[in-house]
Amino acid sequence: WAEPLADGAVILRRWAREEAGNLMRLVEEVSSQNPFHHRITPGGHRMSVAMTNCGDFGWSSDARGYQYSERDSATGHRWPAMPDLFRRFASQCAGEAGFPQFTPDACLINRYEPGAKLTLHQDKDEQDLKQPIVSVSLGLPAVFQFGGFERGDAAQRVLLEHGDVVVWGGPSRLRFHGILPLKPGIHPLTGAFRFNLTFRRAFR
Ligand code: MD3
Ligand code: FE
Repeated sequence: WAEPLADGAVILRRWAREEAGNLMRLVEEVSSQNPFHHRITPGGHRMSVAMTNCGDFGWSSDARGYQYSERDSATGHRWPAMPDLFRRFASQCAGEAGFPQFTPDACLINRYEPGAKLTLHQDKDEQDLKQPIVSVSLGLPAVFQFGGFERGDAAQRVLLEHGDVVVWGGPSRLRFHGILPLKPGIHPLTGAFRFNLTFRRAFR
C-alpha cells in the first residue's frame, strides 16, 4: 500500500517483496563485477556502509569529493550495466508516485552490516533536482531519519523494512536524511545485511 510520508515523498510498503529474490540475484551479479567497497570520505573517514553502483554513472566518494562518474575511480573501469529489471522496476515505482517520466541512469547500492550507519545528509549531486530518487530496501530493517532542510532540523524516524520502496521527489528531494546504526540480525534472503538500492537520474 502507498503511504504519503511528506510533500513529494511516498512509501510504497512491501512493493518490492515479490521481486526481492530477483533483485538480490542481480545485486550479487553487479557486486561480482564491482565488489562492495568501503569508500573514504573527503574528510578522510572510512564509510561504515559498503557501496557499489551500476548504470551509466556511479556515485562515489574519494579524497577529491563526492561525484557521479562513468568510471569507478578505484579501478578505472566502467560500472556494470544497469539490469533491465532494475530500470523497469524503478520507473514503475516512480510512475506510481506521480513521476511517469523517470528513467534512472545510476543505481547506488548500499550494504549495511551491524553498526553501519549513514549520518544526516542531502542528496544534491544530481543535475536535475526535479527528478525523484527511488529507494528500495532489502533484508534487515533499519531506522530511517527524515529531517528538514537544515541539518539541525528535527527528524522523524521511520522503520524501513524488507521490500519497502520510497519515492522522494518534489520538496522532499532536498530534505536531510540518514540511517541509524543497523541492529544485528539474520534475514532469510540477505543474511546479516541490509541492502538499499537508490535509483537516480545523475545527468539530464
Ligand atoms: C530522501 N540511502 O544512498 S534510502 C543514499 O537506506 C541514502 O541507504 C539511505 O540516503 C539508505 O543517499 C536512505 C532513502 C532515501 C534515499 C534518497 C533520498 C531518502 C532520500 C534523497 C532525498 C531525500
Ligand atoms: Fe541519501
